Amino acid sequence: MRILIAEDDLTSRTLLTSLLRKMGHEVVETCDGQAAWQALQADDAPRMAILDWMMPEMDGIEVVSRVRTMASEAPLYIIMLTCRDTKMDMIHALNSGADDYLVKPFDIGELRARINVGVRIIQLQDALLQSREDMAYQASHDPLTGLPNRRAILAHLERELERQARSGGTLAIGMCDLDCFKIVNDTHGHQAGDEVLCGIAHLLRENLRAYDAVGRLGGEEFLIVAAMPAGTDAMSLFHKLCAQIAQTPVVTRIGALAITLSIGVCIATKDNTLDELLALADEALYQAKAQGRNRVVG
Ligand code: GH3
Ligand code: MG
Ligand code: MG
Ligand code: MG
Ligand code: MG
Repeated sequence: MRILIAEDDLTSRTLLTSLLRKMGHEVVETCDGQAAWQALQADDAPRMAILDWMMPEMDGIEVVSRVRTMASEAPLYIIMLTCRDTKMDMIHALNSGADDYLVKPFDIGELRARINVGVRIIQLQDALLQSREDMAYQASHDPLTGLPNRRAILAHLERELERQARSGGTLAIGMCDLDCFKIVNDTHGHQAGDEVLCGIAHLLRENLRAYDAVGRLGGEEFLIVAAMPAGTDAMSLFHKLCAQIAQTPVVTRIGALAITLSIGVCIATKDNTLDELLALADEALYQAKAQGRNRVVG
C-alpha cells in the first residue's frame, strides 16, 4: 500500500519510513502540511496518510479538514500521530476527520497494529467499490453479448435526444432484427443461436463508429443510435452496415453461418418522443421484413 507520511521532524520521519518499508509499504515522504496536501491531490494519491499535527505551512488538522471536504471515490485513511496527548486534542483530531490517533513517542507494535487496521478498512472499501461497479455494469449490460442492455441503450437514446434538442444535429436510430433467426435455432440448436447473437453483436460494434451506440433491445433485436455529423448520410451508414453483415459469415462451433438482418431507420426530429421514434423505427423494420428481409427501410 502507498502511505503518505507528513512529519517535519527528521528523526521521527526516518523511523516511520523505515518501519513502513519493512512492513512492505511504499512511502511518500513530506515534511510539511502544504506538501502533504499537494501529494494527496495527485491522481494516484496514497490511500493512507500518517499526519503529524504540528508542521510548518499547514498543520495536520488543516490537512485532514481539507481532505474531508474533497469528494473522493476512495476515501483516505488518516492516522494522526502527534505529541499532543490530552483527551481534548484527540477528540478534536477525530472530529476534524482523522480515523485514528496515536501519541508520540509511539510504541512500534501499536503503530504496526493500527496501520494494519487501516489496511483492513481500505481493503473493505475497495471490495465495496468493486462490487458497486460490478452491479452497475450488470444492471446496464446484456450478459450474453456484452452490449448495453435495453435499459442502457434507451437511456442513451433519451440523453442524445435531449442533447439534440439543445444543440441541434441529426440523430438516426436503426432498429435491427436478425432474419429468420428461429430457423438458426431450430436447425443448429440454441447454443449455436447464442453464438450467432454474440457474433452479430461483435460485427455491429466493429462496423460502427466509436461515437455510435448499439445495444441489445432483447431477443434478436438490436438498437443503433447514431449521431450524424453535418454532411453525412444516415441511410448510407445503415446500408453499408447491412451489406457488411450479410457478407461476413458468423463463425460458430458448428461452422460458419451466413446471417442477414433487416433494419428500420428513422431520423429523429426535434419534437419526437422516444416512444414515437421507436414506433417509427419498428414500422420501418416491419416494412423491411415485408419487402423480403436483408434490407434497410427508412
Ligand atoms: P424474422 O425474419 O421475421 O425476424 O424471423 P425470426 O425467426 O428471426 O423471428 P421470430 O420472432 O419468429 O423468432 C425469433 C427467435 O429468436 C425466436 C427465439 O427463440 C430466438 N431468440 C430470442 N432470444 C434468443 C437468445 O437469447 N438466444 C437464442 N439462441 N435465441 C433467441
Ligand atoms: Mg511536527
Ligand atoms: Mg424479432
Ligand atoms: Mg419477429
Ligand atoms: Mg428476427
